[in-house]
Amino acid sequence: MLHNIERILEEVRRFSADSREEIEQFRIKYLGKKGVISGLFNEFRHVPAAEKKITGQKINALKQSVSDRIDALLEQVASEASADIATDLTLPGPPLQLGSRHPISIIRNQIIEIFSRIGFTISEGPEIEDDWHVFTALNFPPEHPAKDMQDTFFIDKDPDILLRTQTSSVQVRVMENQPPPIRTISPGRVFRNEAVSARAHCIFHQVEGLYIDEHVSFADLKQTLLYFAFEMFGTEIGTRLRPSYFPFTEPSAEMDVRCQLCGGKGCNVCKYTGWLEILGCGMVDPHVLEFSGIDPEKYTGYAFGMGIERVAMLKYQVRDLRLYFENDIRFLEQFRSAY
Ligand code: 2NL
Repeated sequence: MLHNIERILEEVRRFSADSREEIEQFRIKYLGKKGVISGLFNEFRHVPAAEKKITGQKINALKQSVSDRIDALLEQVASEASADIATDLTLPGPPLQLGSRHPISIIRNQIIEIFSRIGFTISEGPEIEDDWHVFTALNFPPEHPAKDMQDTFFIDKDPDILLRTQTSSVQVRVMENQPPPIRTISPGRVFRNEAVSARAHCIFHQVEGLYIDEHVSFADLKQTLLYFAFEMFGTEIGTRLRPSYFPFTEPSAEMDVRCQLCGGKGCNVCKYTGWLEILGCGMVDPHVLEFSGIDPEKYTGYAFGMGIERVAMLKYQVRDLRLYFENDIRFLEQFRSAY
């Protein structure tokens, strides 16, 4: 019997296989109910008492060898399979998960495209600014509350270095560096020291527009904004202008569009007015022109500013601003667009 066990052990050691099926056959042959090992245990009864101990040990060792061999062969087959894939350079690559553009980028690009069509250029400038370009040149009085630490992020407590709160600072730089006619928009990030909520964020995106030339009038402003609203929201959208106030424009106004969420009937988003504000605008204050070296006797201009998040909210009916900043894939992948 011991001799027989040695012979079987040799057989097991020499066995090799190329597939899982062969290994399974091997397992059944040795470890199956009517397999070789179980046959040996049956014969064990007839083994003389003196040899029982050593024979039992040998059978158990054989059983272990069969299990080890099966494990080794399975591992070998698996690694050969993956090596095959890795080395076959003719196979097509794994499919790439295509991303989609961020909704804020989509809307920004649409706004840029709409104003580019009527001759506006794009200007960009620094996010870290000085007091002059953000406040003083825009006719903010020295004690204006917008300059408060509660509203503006100052860097290193230096009152002259701050994060821009609006992209008009870019337009001040354009006016300082280029004679009229000026017709430009400035998209970009702006920063305000506000607690983050569904309706407010400390970082958001703006597009401001500026047009300066001889004989620019409020009628030009009105028609340009109407063109923008029709291109952005469709000609069925209702619009209205309301008088307003900004330190840098006079007269100033705000443009509302009909609330898209309730169709103008009134809901909690439009606070039951049926209207949503989308931008602020006005005729550039003569002081602002003068501060940047433009003759207010010769030139007039209009300006406007809008929040991209707000336009995106209206277009996509997303009511919580925070979704635009969290970059949750489940939110982002809903926006598939040509832009
Ligand atoms: C708003 C209001 C506005 C401007 C921005 C501007 C720029 C220059 C001169 C005068 Cl260089 N004005 N920009 C004018 C009126 C309103 O933004 O609510 N933005 C989100």
